[in-house]
Amino acid sequence: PKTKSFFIIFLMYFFTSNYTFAQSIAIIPKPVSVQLTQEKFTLNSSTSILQTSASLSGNVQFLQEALHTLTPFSFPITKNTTSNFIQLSIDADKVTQKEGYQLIISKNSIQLTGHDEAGVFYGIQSLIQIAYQAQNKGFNLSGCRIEDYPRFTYRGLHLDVGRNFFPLSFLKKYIDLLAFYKINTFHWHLTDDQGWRIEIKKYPRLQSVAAFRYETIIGHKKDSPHRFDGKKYGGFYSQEEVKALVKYASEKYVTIIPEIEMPGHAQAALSAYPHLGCIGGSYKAATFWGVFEDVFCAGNDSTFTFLQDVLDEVIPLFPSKYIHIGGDECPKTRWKVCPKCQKRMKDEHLTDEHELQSYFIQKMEKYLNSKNRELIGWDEILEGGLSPKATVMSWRGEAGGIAAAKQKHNVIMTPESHLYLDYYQSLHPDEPTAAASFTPLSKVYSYEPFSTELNHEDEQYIKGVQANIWTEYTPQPAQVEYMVFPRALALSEIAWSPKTHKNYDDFLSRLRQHRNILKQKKVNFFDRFEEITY
Ligand code: TNX
Repeated sequence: PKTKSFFIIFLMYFFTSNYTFAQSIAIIPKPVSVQLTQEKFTLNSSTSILQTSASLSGNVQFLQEALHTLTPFSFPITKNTTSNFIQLSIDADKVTQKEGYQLIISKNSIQLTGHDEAGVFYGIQSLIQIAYQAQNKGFNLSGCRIEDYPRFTYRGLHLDVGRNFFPLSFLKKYIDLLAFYKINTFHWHLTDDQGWRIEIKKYPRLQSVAAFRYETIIGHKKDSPHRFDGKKYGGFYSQEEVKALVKYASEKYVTIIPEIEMPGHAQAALSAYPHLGCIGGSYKAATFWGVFEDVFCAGNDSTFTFLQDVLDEVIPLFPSKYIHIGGDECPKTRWKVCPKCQKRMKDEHLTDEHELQSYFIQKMEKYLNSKNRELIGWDEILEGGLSPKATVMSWRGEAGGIAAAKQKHNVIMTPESHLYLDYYQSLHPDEPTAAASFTPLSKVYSYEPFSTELNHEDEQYIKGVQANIWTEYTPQPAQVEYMVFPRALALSEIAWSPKTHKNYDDFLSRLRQHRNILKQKKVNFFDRFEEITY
């Protein structure tokens, strides 16, 4: 009887699991609406891709390559066929929301319609996710009708390449993963105290000096990932490489926002051009982490000349409407005792050093606006008065974002309490050293960008959300992947899916299906996410 009941349990399991498998699709971020049907579409050697408009050739190629990688089939592109095809088209009347798409998988065809090219691309990503899940089922795709579009226009993920330098091959993989999860913005933190990473031709010492540090970084723990070898460490991206990455990202509908830090986090720049600091003397790229007192001198006109020259070279490389100028963590100790800064304050009738910082940022904003770009900065730019059109990235909690929205400024919510991926995701003693806070997957998932302190009108200024990964403790790409995945998938769902769809258990059940996908994409993700709840 025991064996018999086991057998019955096995049969029940077999049928139910098979049933659920056939009838569910695990798309992340969760689409606005998914209706399953009893039909199925089988990908096979005669499935073709039907292209109806020339503007979709990039998308058609992308789909063809992705499906070809995943299956043994080649997916020829045709202009007319009547069955067994995947059709891509754009129809802004049928799909009314920007970046939106409709995906209908039926017996004889797959019809994907986008509001725009980006919409088609996101529909392709959903289709590929479905195809991954049909890998062990003879590529029988569940019949369905999906309607989908994003909640926020800005869906961002950041990477700090200042603290540690990362190869372009990794940045490409990172961008692919962003795109796969419908994240459309890559915030590239390019300069910091420990290194300047973008080529500026007018200032060659940024390449020869500021891009490198010579001493080792001391970690917190014996198992610290940091080097203790005393060798020269660093690197930078040439303008040609930057251009190529921007192009690569744009083909995946990812906008790259460059960040050039000012007035703080500038020690590496000062090491190359000491006259830009208040005390003018022996600066070195930092060899440990933290906030440093030597910053760009706000009383020195050459500081502004330098930064405008830098922006003159940065702007043409990045089509992004936003340019990030940092603005965070700028100690005012030097400015307080610097005669030039004090004179500037007197001349400009500024009452304190916060106002001096605000003067600094406003000057940069004017410059960016004159070049048709918009300034974005960390929430410290509120102190001493926000410059007229600035967008605020709220990182020290939500307060800055709330204040900015109430002043009718655009806001990106990226509170460290929920969206910092350099914090621990588990408290297990074996976890590698991380920044000292705890942000498990469930906590990231629980984040709601519309604070209850915002009224309906204020909410319109919240353009989106972003998660950040500072790399003090993660010098290797695999370590970054470990911190970012799967938490970035929670971010993607906050940014894309309707608020009403939020359900952590449902997210987890879909995430389980994505383990296999992440493995195939060779992502070194944190796999024990189910053990941790907040
Ligand atoms: C604060 S977040 C910083 C970074 C550090 C990070 C460490 C922000 C705008 N500034 O410079 O890397 O904390 O978590």
